[in-house]
Amino acid sequence: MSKLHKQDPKIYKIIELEKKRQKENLELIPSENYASSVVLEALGSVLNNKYSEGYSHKRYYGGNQFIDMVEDLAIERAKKLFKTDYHVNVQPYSGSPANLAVYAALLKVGDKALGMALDQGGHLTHGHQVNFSGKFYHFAHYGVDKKTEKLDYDKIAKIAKKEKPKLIVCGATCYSREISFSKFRKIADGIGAILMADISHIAGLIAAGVHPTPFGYADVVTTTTHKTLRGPRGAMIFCRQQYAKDIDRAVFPGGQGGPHDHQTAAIAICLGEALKSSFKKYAGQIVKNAQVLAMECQKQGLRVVSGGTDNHLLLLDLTPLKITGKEAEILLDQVGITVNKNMIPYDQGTPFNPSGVRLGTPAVTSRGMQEKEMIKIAQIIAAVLKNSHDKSTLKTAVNQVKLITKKFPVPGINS
Ligand code: DSN
Repeated sequence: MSKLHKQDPKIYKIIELEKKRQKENLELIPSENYASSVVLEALGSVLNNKYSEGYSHKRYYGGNQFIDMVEDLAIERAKKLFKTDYHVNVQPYSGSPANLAVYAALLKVGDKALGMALDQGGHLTHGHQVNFSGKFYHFAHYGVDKKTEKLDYDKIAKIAKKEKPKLIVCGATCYSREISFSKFRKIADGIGAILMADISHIAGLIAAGVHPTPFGYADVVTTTTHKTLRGPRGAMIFCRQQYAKDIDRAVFPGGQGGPHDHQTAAIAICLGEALKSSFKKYAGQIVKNAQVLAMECQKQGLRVVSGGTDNHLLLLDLTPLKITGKEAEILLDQVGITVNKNMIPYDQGTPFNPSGVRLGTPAVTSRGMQEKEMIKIAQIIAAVLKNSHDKSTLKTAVNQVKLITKKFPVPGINS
């Protein structure tokens, strides 16, 4: 019996239930993944016990000689993985505080910025009105072209010229096409703006060379570490040296206190894992899987926004099926497929009741699933969404999901 089981059976049971859910469900939320058991081991280590405000070799507390080694290693590996000499800060607690720190460092309250609208695929922290970014800064927004459902760089350049933002944010949480950082650079140069790339979703793909890199184009790059990078919850900020001092100060003491050293160690581990040649193969397979999933969904009569994908995710428009994203999320959950409802570009619905669902392949690819399984999964999804009132379709889908998940154990969950 584990110590946790003995001391706190209630929490133990909840963790076991979640473990079972993660093993038995097909996890298709594009921002989720399975961290390795080694990453989880570091998260549960004694590094949790230490305070180390400040930065490596310049701390406000004693006893940080080993913590410094952890942070140095994380920084060294981050530079190696992304082949960059940018300054790196590995302390942000997660993606939102990382983005906040960049804005706090480079903008004054009320300054103009430009980002992708949330309902077009951007992120809350890219200037949405309910978020600190939209409250403290004056964000203008760009979206995708109504017809192609892809970024229209000429249009973004026009918006940039009109709005004259001090900072342009590129990057998305629901955009399935390649992002041209070189085109964004040109747009930023055209108006003398700073360019920030939030690569949280595609960081693993960039590290593996299956998506173009923002390094050399963007002045600042932020990323979380738990999505395609497959590490712990956490984030990193990379920047050109001229912004380093201000960004470091904005992270600590500007926005945060002591860094989460157990998290930093786990980030170093995941970066080490991503440096292995097997990670390149993994990232390549994520994209292949997403493309096959998108193709088969289309073959089954589902509408994929922008007609396909270049990365790890795809967005289904459910309006032709006359069901909402919320209904689809619930239906698929009933058969053991976890997805999230999502706005589609120019959605007539609301964020809580949107017209789409977002599907992604990072987690199922971590389980070792390949094209064959993607075809099957697309067929199950299409059958469920097209026959939502047919009990026998749902029952068959439950069994089909069980068959697939049994064959592919979850890494990091051994029992
Ligand atoms: N929640 C993340 C996502 O699902 O994309 C973004 O913060």
